[in-house]
Amino acid sequence: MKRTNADLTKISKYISLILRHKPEVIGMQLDANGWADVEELLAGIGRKYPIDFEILEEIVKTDNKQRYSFNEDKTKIRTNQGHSIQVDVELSVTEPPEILYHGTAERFSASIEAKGLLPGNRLYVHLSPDTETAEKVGRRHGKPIIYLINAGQMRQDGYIFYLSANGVWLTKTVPVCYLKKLEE
Ligand code: HQG
Repeated sequence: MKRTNADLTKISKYISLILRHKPEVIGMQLDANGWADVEELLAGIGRKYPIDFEILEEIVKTDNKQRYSFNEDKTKIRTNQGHSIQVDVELSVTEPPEILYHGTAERFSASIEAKGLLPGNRLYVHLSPDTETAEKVGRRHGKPIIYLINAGQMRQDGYIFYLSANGVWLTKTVPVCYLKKLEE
């Protein structure tokens, strides 16, 4: 049976859920660095989505945000960022550009402007390198708005930034004083 892109997207969302948030839905565990055993993953998702290794490889290769990585011999797989479970994906501490962006929905603005950006369920606040990406991220939640983050100043003040293997900037929190709403 030929799988369409829509099928692959659905399977990919399920894999993301397992590798970032709930490995227990298929009774598996991730190791301390977020890796899942590929055979165990394929067996575990098989009841819902019986796919073979070649399809998994295709999902990894064609993913529009390059969410996944294999280890060298492709016996293990993990997501590059976005986890809610406590794993260490060996993120690289990286000097951020002066300005980063955060896309969110208008309905969160009052809370964000009172409390700053908080990671919510995830381990980090996710920041984008450009406004186009931030807008796409924001649109997932509703009418998008964009905040400019004074990342250069944060860095000088001792905040740490990480760059994930797929180009997402991550930091623990962003206090209100480093945020500025981008006016349309
Ligand atoms: C908001 C996608 C109220 C925050 C994307 C966001 C990203 C607050 C929401 C990745 C708040 C959390 C992450 C506060 C933050 N009060 N709301 N103080 N602080 N928020 O989905 O950044 O497709 O957990 O603005 O591309 O939207 O999944 O985070 O709107 O990289 O691979 O709380 O998910 O990648 O939402 O998205 P999320 P996010 P994937």
